[in-house]
Amino acid sequence: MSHTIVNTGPKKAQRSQLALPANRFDFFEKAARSPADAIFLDLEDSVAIEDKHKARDNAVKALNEIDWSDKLMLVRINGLDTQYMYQDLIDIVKHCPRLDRVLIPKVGVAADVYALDMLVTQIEKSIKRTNRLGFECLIETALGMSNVEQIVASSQRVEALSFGLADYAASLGTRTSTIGANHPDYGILAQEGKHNFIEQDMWHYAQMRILNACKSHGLCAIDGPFGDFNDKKGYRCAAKRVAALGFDGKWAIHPSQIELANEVFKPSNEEIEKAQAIIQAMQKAQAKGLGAASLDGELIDIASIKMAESILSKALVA
Ligand code: 1VU
Ligand code: MG
Repeated sequence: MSHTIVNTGPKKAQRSQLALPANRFDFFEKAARSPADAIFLDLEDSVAIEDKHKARDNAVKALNEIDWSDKLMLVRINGLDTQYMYQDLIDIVKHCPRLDRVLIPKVGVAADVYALDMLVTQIEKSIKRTNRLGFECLIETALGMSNVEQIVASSQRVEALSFGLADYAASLGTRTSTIGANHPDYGILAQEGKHNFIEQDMWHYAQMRILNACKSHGLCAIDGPFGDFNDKKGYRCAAKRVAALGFDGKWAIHPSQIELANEVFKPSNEEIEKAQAIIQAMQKAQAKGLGAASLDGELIDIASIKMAESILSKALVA
């Protein structure tokens, strides 16, 4: 259906999404007490093959026994191409009423989501689960990126997409081995001054495509990992770039990245004050029968109200 709904902000804050390897029981309490808005217990790539069963059992136990307060709780299951995925799904859906979402890695086509939806629906019915599980799809392959518009429309359960920068780089053959980082060769020589090299943003197309797909269906857009957890400046820069575009949050692979994400994805006081001033000025203009006005030398009109409301809705959930 064609529509022009603009308010696509998250219903619950998801500024920081902490990755928690499910075989690292020693991390769990610290994660639960952390200020992360969301946490995913990972059964996939941070867990060695020999630990797969233990990690699954840990995840079930942790979701039932640890107090995660009001955090958004996810489990990243193993891929659809593995022998672990079906049992991951059965155990976590059957035994974890606290679970909010399943994080599905390497979604390539809409039918991947359909298959999981069918399984989850059956399990939910069989146990009479009342709180319906959501899905967050990881777009991290060239195939998934090619089909991202179909993936966001594939199931009512899809609530968010995450961008998996590491697997995506591998899938494209990108020559970088630092997770989430730019490659220093990716740039241009500026015409003015001839040999001035300007580094460029190599993830822009992928991030913009994911964001657009998400917002066309009212989903949250979450940016993926930044591997160098000692580089706070680098993390902040990567997070600010996607926050400015409209992303709702970013993964934290280490506790030191959580507060950075929470700060960056909450609109600043200046942004909030400007948004409020726009709404007040437009209310005055509309009371006089005007659809456009000027505020501090800038044009504002009805679209400005929507822009301001979008910023304020992010501030409200944060
Ligand atoms: O100070 P304490 O001893 O109490 O705690 C340590 C450590 O236990 C804790 N910590 C964590 N707590 C919760 N969640 C975490 N993810 C986490 N990581 C560490 O923080 C304190 C300081 O830790 P550290 O600086 O000594 O860090 P370590 O050397 O112990 O661990 C570093 C790594 C990177 C191995 C660890 O942070 C980690 O396993 N991160 C998550 C990895 C992951 O989930 N990967 C999958 C998602 S990314 C992806 O799929 C694409 C690449
Ligand atoms: Mg991955």
